[in-house]
Amino acid sequence: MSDLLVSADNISGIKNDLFLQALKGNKVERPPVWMMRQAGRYLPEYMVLKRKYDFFTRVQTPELVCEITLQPVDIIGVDAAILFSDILVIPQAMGLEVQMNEGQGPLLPDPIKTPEDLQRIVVPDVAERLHYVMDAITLTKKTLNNKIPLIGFAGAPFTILCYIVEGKGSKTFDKAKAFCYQHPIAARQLLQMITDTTILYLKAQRTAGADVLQVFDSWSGLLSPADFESWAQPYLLQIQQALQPFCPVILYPKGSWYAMKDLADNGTMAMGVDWCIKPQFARELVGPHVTLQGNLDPAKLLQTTAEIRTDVHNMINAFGAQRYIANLGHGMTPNIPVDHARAFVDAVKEWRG
Ligand code: 1CP
Repeated sequence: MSDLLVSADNISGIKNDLFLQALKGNKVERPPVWMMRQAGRYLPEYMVLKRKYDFFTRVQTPELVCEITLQPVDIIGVDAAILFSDILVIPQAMGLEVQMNEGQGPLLPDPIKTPEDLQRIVVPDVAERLHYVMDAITLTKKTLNNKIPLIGFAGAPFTILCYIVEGKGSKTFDKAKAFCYQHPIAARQLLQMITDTTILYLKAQRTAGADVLQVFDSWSGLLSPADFESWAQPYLLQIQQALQPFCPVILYPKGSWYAMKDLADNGTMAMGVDWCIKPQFARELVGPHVTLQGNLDPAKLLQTTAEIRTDVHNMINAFGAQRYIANLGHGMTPNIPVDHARAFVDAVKEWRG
């Protein structure tokens, strides 16, 4: 590891703190890099564990979480680790059954369909219901031995509502949106319960050792700008305001480029962006003080490694190397060759301004 990566005001004690410095807006020699869904099905080492243990055994066993979290650190050489877990541990902790069926994705067999159904869920004691996550963070931090920072995460309230009401993945989440529009009082009650749970959960992750927290609003882009303002933004901002005093928070409202200015004006310090927005326009929207993260289309990792390298260098040049974290615009897909993931990371490391 180059000594240059340790900047003068390294107060975190983390050896490669590029990611933390970029979040703070301090000058870096190159942007840090990690990839959404970097721990997962494109890695043969992950598939070995997937064949042996079912999904929730992997998620609930700290030793397995630690091993899976560190796989891309060792194999791909990213500048930040993200805890292996899932956003759906929150509906589970709130009292709903969540199944993860091979090839079908998540299934909640008994979703929230009516306002009366809210009586079936609670704001849980997260220390008790989700202790395995905090145990996994403690073990992972210890094993990382301050090599790079660890990212904790949760789903944003609107995205969690999507699964709680729809009961499964969807391209449109029309049932979930209809619940908001037909039962606005109950929907707000549900969003507030998810928000309260998420704040407790992320505070516990921070206390256990997470260095940075990311909030995934994977489905917020299904909302119109006015509906984002009504159904997503207030809850995202509550989480941001509760956590940002304690550590950097990255909001990732996928597809909601129209909300970026408003989020920045409301104090969001870091935002993830997908590939549907030009880097220069994203920067114009948020101004000079927000750290941007993104935004290569993961499908572009199926190109040749030479093409990936060119795309990565163009991406960095377009965003600028400061207040910027190189990443994909959404998660890695299982069909991406490991060498191509490594080419993405290496291209960032090779970039020279
Ligand atoms: O057995 C398996 O390998 C199943 C695949 C899988 C994996 C690897 C699922 C099921 N979850 C995960 C891990 C995961 N999920 C991580 C940690 C890994 C990493 O990032 O390196 C994270 C951050 C998530 C977050 C997550 N889960 C999101 C938000 C991010 C995003 O991609 O938008 C969402 C929407 C989910 C739900 C979910 N969990 C799993 C699947 C297949 C899905 C998506 C289902 C759908 O399309 O609705």
